[in-house]
Amino acid sequence: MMTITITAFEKSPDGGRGLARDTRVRWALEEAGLAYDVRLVSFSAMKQPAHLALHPFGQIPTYQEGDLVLFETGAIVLHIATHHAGLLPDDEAARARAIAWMFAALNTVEPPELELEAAGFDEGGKPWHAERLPLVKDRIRIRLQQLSTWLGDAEWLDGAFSAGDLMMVSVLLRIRSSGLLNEYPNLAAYLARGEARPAYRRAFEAQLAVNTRRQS
Ligand code: GTB
Repeated sequence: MMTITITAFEKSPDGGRGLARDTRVRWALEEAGLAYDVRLVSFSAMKQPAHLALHPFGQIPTYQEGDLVLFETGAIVLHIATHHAGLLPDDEAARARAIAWMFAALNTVEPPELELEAAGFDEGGKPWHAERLPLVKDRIRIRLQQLSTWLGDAEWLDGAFSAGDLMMVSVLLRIRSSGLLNEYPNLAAYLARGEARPAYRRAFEAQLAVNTRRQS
């Protein structure tokens, strides 16, 4: 087994709340029972040629395993899930559906959430901010309602826990602070089930340790 090295923020802006995207990669590695190294990078190092050779957009996380270099958490988690047990079902159709849920998390649920984040970061001082915010939140609510209806009383999105759930829980965690998830109790419970998984706890604690350690 080749050494796996991922990159993460030297200091995450969230102070270790697990919102930076290395957490989902750490979680997948933990679910698969894989050891990994972490190389921490500063914001300025991410824009330097050495990092841009790994990640064309100058971001974290990246994933290195021997000669293989990957970026984009969807591709990284899919790679881990495809090559190791624990994240995708054996049945071919169920496997395809689990992958569809990964794409749904990244392509359908995360984009409106990013709008809300951008509204908070970049648009707070604009005269139209207060008017736009409810529209942005309502676009998220549409997806949350649909997801809530699909999930119903089920534990996970499609049978056993899969990489689809890992990605969906990771994506939903990003909007927890907005309070929107409290409007959908079954989604809040779904999130809690994801966070309670031992692999998630290990991933979370590992990124927290990086972000709360004393600087020497
Ligand atoms: N689509 C890519 C993927 O899924 O891998 C997106 C990668 C990405 O957005 N990376 C961010 C990054 O490197 C970190 S995760 N940003 C630096 C840059 O672009 O210069 C996004 C993130 C950052 C911080 C918080 N936070 O502190 O709450 C949450 C999420």
